[in-house]
Amino acid sequence: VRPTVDFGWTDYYTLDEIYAWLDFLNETYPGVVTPIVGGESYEGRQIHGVKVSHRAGNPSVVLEGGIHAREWISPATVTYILNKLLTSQDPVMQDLVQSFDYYVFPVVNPDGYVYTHTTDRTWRKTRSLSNNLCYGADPNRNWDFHWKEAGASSSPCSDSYAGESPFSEIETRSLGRYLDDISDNLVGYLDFHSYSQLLMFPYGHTHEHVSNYDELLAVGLDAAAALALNNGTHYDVGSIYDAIYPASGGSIDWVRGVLDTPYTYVWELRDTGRYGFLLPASQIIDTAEETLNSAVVILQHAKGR
Ligand code: ING
Ligand code: ZN
Repeated sequence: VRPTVDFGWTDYYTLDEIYAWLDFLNETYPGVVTPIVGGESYEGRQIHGVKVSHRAGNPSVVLEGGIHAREWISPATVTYILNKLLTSQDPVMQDLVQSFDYYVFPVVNPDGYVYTHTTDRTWRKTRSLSNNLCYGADPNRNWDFHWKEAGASSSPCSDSYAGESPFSEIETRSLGRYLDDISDNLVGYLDFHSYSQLLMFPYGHTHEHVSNYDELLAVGLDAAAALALNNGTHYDVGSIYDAIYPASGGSIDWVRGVLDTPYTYVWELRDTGRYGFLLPASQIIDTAEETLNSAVVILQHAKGR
């Protein structure tokens, strides 16, 4: 019997619903989809993901969503892309799914995501107790690469609190260990935040440019052009430091700086502030589809490199 599950992209879903859908994929695509656990959370949840692999020996790509709890369009976009990788009849997509192994984690901050559904819709951080006043560290300031050098706070009550120490949060520490384990053939890392409509790449901790800056910028501009085709949505492109603000300890800085992954990008998805984090669910499909078009440009470049 095929398992059925109520899931789609005209609504936002809870953590349990997303995890149930991942289970559904595991049962529906045996031999292609396998369950993976990227790590654990402070409150004892697992960071569930799936690996999509059609053959052994492919280079790999990671999709990261939901590191910030309130950015609900991020998990929605990651699940949309994952679904297209598995179901698209488009030959371009079918070629890309054959060309890489995909490690997909829709919600890497599960405690925070649950908290935005139960208690506080605008929660951003993890849910660890850092002192007797405030909860949580910013999981995108906590990675062990130039930790707390720029754009990160020492105050536990701040939304950009870097944490007690590098990798103080079990979510980043355990996911980092997992990524290290699969890093041998890792060529791409695609990370999704909201909002601001920016397509960015490392670094966030310094104005200095990565070694393949010119290539990342050129490919990013091509990707942003592809993104604009469907709905005219405009994205600016640049390094994190240049395009948004100095910010150290982010996952993509670590993946680039420590694992040396060549194609690491981070999207700040829709919109530019009208709805902000509360992007209406009616915009999920258009947002995810245009974003997929930009990801395809990046993946095709990574494939042909
Ligand atoms: N923006 C990101 C943030 O963590 C970012 C921008 C991405 C910084 C990647 C560093 C690395 O502040 C949002 N909206 O969260
Ligand atoms: Zn974010």
